[in-house]
Amino acid sequence: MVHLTAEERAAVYALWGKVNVQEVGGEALGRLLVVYPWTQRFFESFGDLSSADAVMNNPKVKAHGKKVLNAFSEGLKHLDNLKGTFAALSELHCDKLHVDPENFRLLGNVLVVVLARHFGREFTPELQAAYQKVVAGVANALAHRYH
Ligand code: HNI
Repeated sequence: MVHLTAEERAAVYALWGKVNVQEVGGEALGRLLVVYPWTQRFFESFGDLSSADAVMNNPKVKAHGKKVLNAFSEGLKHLDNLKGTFAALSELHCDKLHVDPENFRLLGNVLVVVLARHFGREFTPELQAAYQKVVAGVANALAHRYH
């Protein structure tokens, strides 16, 4: 559950409508892998991750970033029921993928950085604050089914 004012919600949706999911998703996942290199261990099957350039241009990273951001977009449509929306994905990341949920928080913060880079001054501090709430809510929801 994420509490946004009507104004925040409208601003979040307006910006999201301009997000290129392929580009922003690939950049966010790529930066996660570069900035927090221990996260690479989940993606050993993705091939060359040997340098920042290799990571950022790796087609599997781009494709997976898009997949992750599409799931995130789905969450944006259900801000009142994030836990329900992400229940199955939470179980998958816990039981099958064994991803430490701290990584969801890291990715959320990286996503905010990437949005700031893409949108510049349009990404006002107020909008950033609203997005921080959203990414925290998504991370909590993804961690909810962990045991
Ligand atoms: Ni995540 C697979 C969504 C964060 C590691 N992940 C998925 C899939 C979706 C998804 C959707 C595909 C599931 C399927 O095949 O049924 N992941 C999300 C979302 C977030 C997230 C919405 C956060 C916003 N995942 C992370 C993080 C990591 C992560 C932070 C690790 C650092 N995810 C994985 C791995 C897979 C995965 C690993 C399997 C990849 C593969 O195809 O081999």
